[in-house]
Amino acid sequence: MTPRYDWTHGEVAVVGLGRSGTSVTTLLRRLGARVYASDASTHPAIAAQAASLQSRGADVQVGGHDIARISRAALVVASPGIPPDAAPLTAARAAGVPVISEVEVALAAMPTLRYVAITGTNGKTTVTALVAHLLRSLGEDAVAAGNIGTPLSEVALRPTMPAWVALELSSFQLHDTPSINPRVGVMTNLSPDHLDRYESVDDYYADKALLFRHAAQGSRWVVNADDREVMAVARTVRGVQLRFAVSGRLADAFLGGEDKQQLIVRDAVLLTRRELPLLGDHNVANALAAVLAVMAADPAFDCLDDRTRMAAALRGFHAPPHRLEPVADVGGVLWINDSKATNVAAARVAIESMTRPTILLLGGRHKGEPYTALLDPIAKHCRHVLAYGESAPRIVQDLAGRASVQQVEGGFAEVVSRARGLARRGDAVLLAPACSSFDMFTNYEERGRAFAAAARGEE
Ligand code: UMA
Repeated sequence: MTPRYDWTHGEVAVVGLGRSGTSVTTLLRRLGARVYASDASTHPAIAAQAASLQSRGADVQVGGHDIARISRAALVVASPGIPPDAAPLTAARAAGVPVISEVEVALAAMPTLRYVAITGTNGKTTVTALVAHLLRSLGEDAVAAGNIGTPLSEVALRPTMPAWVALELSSFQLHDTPSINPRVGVMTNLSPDHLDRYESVDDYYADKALLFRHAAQGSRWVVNADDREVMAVARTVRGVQLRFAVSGRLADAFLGGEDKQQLIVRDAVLLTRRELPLLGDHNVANALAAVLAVMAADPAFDCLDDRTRMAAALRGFHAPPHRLEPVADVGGVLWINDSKATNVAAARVAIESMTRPTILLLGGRHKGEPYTALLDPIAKHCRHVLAYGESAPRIVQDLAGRASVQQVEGGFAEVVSRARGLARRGDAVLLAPACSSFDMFTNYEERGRAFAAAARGEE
């Protein structure tokens, strides 16, 4: 088989030196490429990465990009967080230089890798973690990588390739990964997101649909039968489609039985809903999707014995950090960190899963969606909403008069302290911000950690 890329031809320009840019630079050097890597930031963490990459023979620039040099490159590897209209990428495209993702490089470096690719607007991180966890419960050597946090290039740098990777892919990563062709592809759900980056919802969905770009007769897909948008995108996709549902609809895996309390897979009860240690219906959907994905990954896993093992593994699975993660129970108030709810749909799902009267923390950097879609769940579940950060005035504008909403001026510590003042015994305080964190934090993880520390009184 001819390799898809000749790394030794010309120079590869890596744009952005966050987690993915750093790993891919190291990987490209390992593959024998000449690398020019640059980052617009002068943050000390980036400077430290630069020094280490320089010692591996990459030519590294921090605090800016040499646009002319990038335009002369044989190939550009763009970090997913870099908007397509950023100068280095527009210049590369204008010069006809192919732009690919870090994931594309890693897949090319591991042509025999068996992977389950997981995308969708929400739930993909949980499904990714679950798929890796379930595969391990079957005795397989499986790791989770991609948007979940560990760049796939880092996996490619390990001395031995794992038997399986559960690979979370964002729309940004899918956009620039032309060879994506998973053993199984999972699409959890679709709803508007990233409208600060995409011109329209359709453009965003089109990038998500790239999961299916190499669909063929032998492909296997796991799709959400309850989600109209997913079903519309998947309708004409070739291959076998396994479906999951929690709405009462019959599917390969569904929530059914008496009072809809049983997770049913292939017409047999897998476990009861109460046995799943995750909050909310959406997490039942995530669990069903993960089980189907593992069953589809290898015919050997599609048997009763392995389903029993997977059921046991589900009983022992805990929410990944920052995803409806209970972080403190203080004076009868449960503090729940869903910092990963960076869009309105995710925040909606989080609010809907609340079983206690809730003080909701909403705010951060606005991403273009109206907050009015939260009015119904807020009316059902929330006693108060605290709006904070850059988006606070818009949130107040969208909710005022129909929900008890107050704007909190000042920093995140003020927000938490106001929540503490409002919460009564038996309440929940939920951080489900519906916004990105970049007005106050480096990323959603830092925001979640700040919330957890403040909730435990560790500020
Ligand atoms: N930068 C430039 N020039 C520019 C713009 C940015 O050099 O014009 C630099 C920044 O200074 C920064 C780097 O580019 O140093 C940013 O890189 P990045 O934002 O792509 O961050 P990484 O650390 O490489 O993390 C990325 C994913 N980030 C994004 O997609 C925004 C991580 O997903 C992922 O875990 C990681 O790769 C490993 O695969 C995070 C995320 O927020 C969790 N994803 C979004 C989401 O889930 O909604 C899509």
